[in-house]
Amino acid sequence: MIKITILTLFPEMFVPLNESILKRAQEAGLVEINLVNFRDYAVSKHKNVDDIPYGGGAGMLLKPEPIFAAIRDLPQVSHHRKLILMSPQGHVFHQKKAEEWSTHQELVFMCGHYEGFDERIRELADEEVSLGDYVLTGGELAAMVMIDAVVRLIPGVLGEEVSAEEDSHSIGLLEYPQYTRPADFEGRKVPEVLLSGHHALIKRWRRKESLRRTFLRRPDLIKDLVFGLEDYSLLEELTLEHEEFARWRTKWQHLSPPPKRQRRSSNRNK
Ligand code: 4G3
Repeated sequence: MIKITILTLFPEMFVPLNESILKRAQEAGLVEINLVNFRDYAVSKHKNVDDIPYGGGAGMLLKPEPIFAAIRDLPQVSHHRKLILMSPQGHVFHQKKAEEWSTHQELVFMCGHYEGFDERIRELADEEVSLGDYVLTGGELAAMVMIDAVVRLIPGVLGEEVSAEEDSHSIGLLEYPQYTRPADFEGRKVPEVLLSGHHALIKRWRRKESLRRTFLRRPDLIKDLVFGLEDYSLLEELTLEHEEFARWRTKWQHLSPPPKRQRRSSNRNK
């Protein structure tokens, strides 16, 4: 059981987490999602949670007191708790981070609105994380995306048949093209090899197409790829099909099979 606590001024935004797979995960007791409106911890009689910045400037900032009070009031259920601040100034979230978080007992997501947080709020956070290089009206949508990415990795959340380990982003390659029936849709045919029943050839074709897609669409992923011996011939074939792949050749040249050795004759050789 993993406990997820969300600190937000807009708890109603989290309704979508009670649908579909996330709903099932909660009903099965695999995850508990707990919403805290930190306006309930506002100190002033007007329940202010934001104020103008010292030094001037546009916009409002979240005040420290309500967020500190809300965090201090959380039941200390686990020592394995991680506090995460949603902000465009954070490190960009990725699959590896989702995998790491899915091993924690409790995750607390702090969602801000307005123009940002009073700087002293940052000291509460174990991590400051961003969904990507864009600004949202609040951290809620970013938190929901990250929660979805984490919860589906909890064992038992996805059906037995689907394994999250095989997800393309865990292995650093994009997914290969997939097809279902019909084998011929208005003249667009499913690649022959997939109908062949030849498992080794299908595996090779899929690996090649994953590599092709990654090189063509996400060259930024190539630097982290580790190629295996079996990739050498695929990469050489792809280089013939796309001459622009040749610029990455240094990444797989070391995999080239050794040149055929001349049979050693008894009196040659030093
Ligand atoms: C803190 C997160 C919060 C500072 C939050 C704005 C984008 C993301 C906010 C701040 C957010 C993101 C609220 N926008 N990319 N807006 O994860 O400047």
